[in-house]
Amino acid sequence: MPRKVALITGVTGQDGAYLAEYLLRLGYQVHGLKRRSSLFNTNRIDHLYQDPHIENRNFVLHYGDMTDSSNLIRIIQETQPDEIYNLAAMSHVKVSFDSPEYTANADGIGTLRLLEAVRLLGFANKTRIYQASTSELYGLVQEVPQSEKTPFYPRSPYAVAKLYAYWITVNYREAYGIFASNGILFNHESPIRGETFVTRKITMAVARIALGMQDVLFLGNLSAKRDWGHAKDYVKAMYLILQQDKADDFVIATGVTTEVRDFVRMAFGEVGIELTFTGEGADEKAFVKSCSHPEYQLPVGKQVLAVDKAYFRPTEVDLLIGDPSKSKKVLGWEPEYDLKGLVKDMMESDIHLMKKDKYLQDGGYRVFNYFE
Ligand code: NAP
Ligand code: F7E
Repeated sequence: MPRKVALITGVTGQDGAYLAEYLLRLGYQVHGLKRRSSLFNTNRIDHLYQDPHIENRNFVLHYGDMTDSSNLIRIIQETQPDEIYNLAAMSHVKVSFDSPEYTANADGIGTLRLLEAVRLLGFANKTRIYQASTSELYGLVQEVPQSEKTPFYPRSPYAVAKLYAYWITVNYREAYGIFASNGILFNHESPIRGETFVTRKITMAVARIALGMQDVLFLGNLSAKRDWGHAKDYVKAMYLILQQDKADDFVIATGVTTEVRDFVRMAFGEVGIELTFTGEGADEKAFVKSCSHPEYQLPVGKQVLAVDKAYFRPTEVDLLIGDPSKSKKVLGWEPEYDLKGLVKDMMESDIHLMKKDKYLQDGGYRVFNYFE
């Protein structure tokens, strides 16, 4: 059997790294689209890297950008993929308010460029396409929980760009018969989550605070509720979506929602620190109530959390909770991690990383990466 060939855009991101690892394990040849950067930004995939001189490599990186059609056409022509996973995006909701035009270009029109490339190259019957759609499409939610049938109401330039990407994917499926599917993924996190998303910001800060390397964690809206899963589980769903007989759209979620405030409580709980919260809105604070872990002792009453309005968004998505019944029934998808398992995995990894950081700060030197 010839190896299946996959092209992953956004291969240097959280999902790209886990998906590349997963597809390689399944025996795929994986091509990854990577933006040029002035410094290496391949930490998450360095363990997969293969020297270009190796014959028949199964992991190959290509320079490319979602804003550059000719380059997408060339890469697709060269690699002739059986499956394309379009994960590349300016994916930070708050940043999309600062760079709305770029976000529309990369996340919205970028998806069109990819679909057009497949169509123009005559690969409509060969190449299957996965589009990384998002629970942010539900925004100001019209129904609880949110399913494939819930109307969209995007609340940020990111979500509006992704709305275009969602519908252009559906349109290319209907107009040209391309096997193009949307995975409407709810928030998924991991030890390699970008450091400015709220979960990772929290687990990194809690690790630093427990080790005496940071004083206070500043956050924005503590009352927002998210349906958080583990990225390792979610990339398996992406693969399953492209293995179906028919292209379709699927919600991938855990069906459990949690406040940011409770994620903070759980993360501190992993290092034996119990918190007490006071105040409301921008005046909310959290203090150490007790410490039960012998290694992580902080003074009772010490403030560890404050709100900074700079992290508030012009329009917020208050509540997300997905209904994954269709993906469970049709794809047979079942997540392995629950929220407790996710927080534990992230905290263990960040404690490990921060201990090394502390070692470096104290004058030590060691090379390390996220996958150790
Ligand atoms: P991420 O960690 O931010 O990774 C995004 C990837 O896209 C990175 O490899 C980034 O490259 C690349 N990229 C950004 N702009 C690009 C451009 N113009 N051209 C080429 N590559 C570009 O995001 P993620 O969490 O892995 O998410 C993967 C996808 O799923 C994204 O499309 C995101 O919007 C979507 N999504 C994520 C979630 C979630 O909870 N994680 C939920 C639903 C949907 P650099 O490394 O060079 O920055
Ligand atoms: O925010 C609140 C913030 O940035 C979650 C992306 O992967 O998932 C992600 O988008 C919530 C929001 O993720 C801080 O206001 C409070 O209500 O971690 P986040 P997101 O906006 O939900 C979706 C599904 C995607 O598709 C996106 O690509 O947490 N929050 N304080 C904060 N958020 C951040 N980032 N930083 C804070 O200090």
